[in-house]
Amino acid sequence: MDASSARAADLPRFPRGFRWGAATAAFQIEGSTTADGRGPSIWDTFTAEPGRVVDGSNALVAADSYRRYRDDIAELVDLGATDYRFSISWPRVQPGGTGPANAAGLDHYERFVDALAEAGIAPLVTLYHWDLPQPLEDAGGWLARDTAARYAEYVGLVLDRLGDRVGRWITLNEPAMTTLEGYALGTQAPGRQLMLGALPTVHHQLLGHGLAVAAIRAAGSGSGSGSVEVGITNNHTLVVPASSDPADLMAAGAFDLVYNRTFIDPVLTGAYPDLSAFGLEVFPGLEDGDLEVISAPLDFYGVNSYNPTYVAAPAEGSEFALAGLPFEPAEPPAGTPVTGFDWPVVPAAFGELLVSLHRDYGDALPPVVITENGASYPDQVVTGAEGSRAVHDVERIAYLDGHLRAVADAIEQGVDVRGYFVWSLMDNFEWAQGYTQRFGLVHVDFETGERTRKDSFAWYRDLVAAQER
Ligand code: IFM
Repeated sequence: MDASSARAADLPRFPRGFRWGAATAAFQIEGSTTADGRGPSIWDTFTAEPGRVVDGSNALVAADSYRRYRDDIAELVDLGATDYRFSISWPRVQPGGTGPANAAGLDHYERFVDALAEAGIAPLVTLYHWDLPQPLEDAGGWLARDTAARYAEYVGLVLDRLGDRVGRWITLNEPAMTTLEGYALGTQAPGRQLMLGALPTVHHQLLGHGLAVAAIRAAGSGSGSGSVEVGITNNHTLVVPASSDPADLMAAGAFDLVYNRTFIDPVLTGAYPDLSAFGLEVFPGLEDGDLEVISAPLDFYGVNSYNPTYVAAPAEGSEFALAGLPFEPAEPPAGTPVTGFDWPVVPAAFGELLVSLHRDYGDALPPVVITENGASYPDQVVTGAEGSRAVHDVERIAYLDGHLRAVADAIEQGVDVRGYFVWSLMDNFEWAQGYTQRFGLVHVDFETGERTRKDSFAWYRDLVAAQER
C-alpha cells in the first residue's frame, strides 16, 4: 500500500448513502463556443477584451469537453464517483437569451445525460454557472429585473427536455461572485465597477432562483425515480477577525453580512439581513411578494467553500477606507500554508463554517451538499522512462484529506451533510486567472488536450471505494 492509500484507509467513514462526486462548469471545460448554434455569453465578451484575463487566454477550447465528454465520463467511472455536478450553458439552450430553445444545444446535454446514466452516474445539474447570454447583458444583465423572468423561462426549456431524466437541480452557482466580482469590482464578467450600485443584482439573481424553483416543481418528477430535488449553491467563507479589538470584530461582522448573509438569509429565512450599516433601509430591487418566492422550501443547500477570510477594520487612508468600505483583508496567522491561489489552507475553519451554518439556521437549513471544495497548485507532469506520465500532487491530497476530516467531524457534531464534490474533476479555465490555476484531479495539457491522472485521483478513488454503500 502506498502512502496515499494508507492515508485513505484510516479516514473516517461517512454515512451510508453519502454522495461522492466531482464538479465542473460548462464555460470552464467545454470549449466549442460556436458549435451547434451556441450564442455568445458575457464570458466570451470579457475574455476577448485585452487585459481581463491574467494570461491573455480564452475558453475557445478549454478542456475540450463538449467533444470529449465520453472521456470525462470514463474518468468519473474509474474514480468510482456516484454523482457528477456539471452545468448547462444557457447560450447553448437559448442563444439570444430569449425565445425558443435551440434543439441542437439541448441534444448535446440529452446525449450527455444519457451517457452518464449508462455509466451509472447520477447527474447534479447546475442551471446557471455565470455564462449569461450576452444579449441579456446588453439589456441590463442582472441589474434588470426582467433577467430573473428570462432565467426562469430558460429553466423551463431545460426541464421540458431533460426533466424526465434529471432528478437534481442547482439553480444558481455562487450569486455572490456575480454581484461582487462581476458587477461591483469588475474583476469578472461582465466587468462592471458599480460598488454598492451592484446590489440589485443580488435581488434579481435570488428572484430568478425562486422563480426557477417554482418552474422545476411545476415540471414535476424527474429521473424516472418519481422525485425531483432542487437547491441553490452559495459560496461561504468563515470570517475571522484579525484581532479581538472591537473595530476588527465589527469589520468582520460587516464582511460576513456582505459575503455570506446577504445571499443565504433571504433564501432560508425569507428576509434580508439588516444592512443599515451600509446605508440601506430597503434592499434595492425588492418588491412585494418577492421574498416569498425567494424563500420557497429547498431539498438541499449547496455549499462551496475553500478557505476562511481574515478581516480587519480598514486602516485610515487605505483604499478600502477611501472606498467607504467598513473592512479590509488581513493576513492569516504566520505559517498558515497557502494554495497556488494564495488561499489559506485551514481545514478546521471548514468544519467550523459547517457547524456555524447548522447553529445559525437550525431547522431552516436543508440537508447540506458540499458542491465544491478543492485547491489549486502548480502541478507538474513527470515523465517516466517508458513514457509514463504522473503528477505527484501531495499538497492537494493533504488539502482534501484535511477538509474531508473536517466534514466528518461536522457530521458528528450534528450537521446533516449528504454529499461532497471535489472542485474539480479536471484542470480547466479558471475565469480571470485563465489557465494559471489548476484545480483538477486530472491534469489537462492545454496545448495538446492530453489528460493525466494526478495522484489525488487515486487517493480520492480509494477513499470513495472504502466507504459503505
Ligand atoms: O473555478 C471556480 C468555480 O467556477 C466557482 N467556485 C470557485 C472555483 C475556484 O475558483
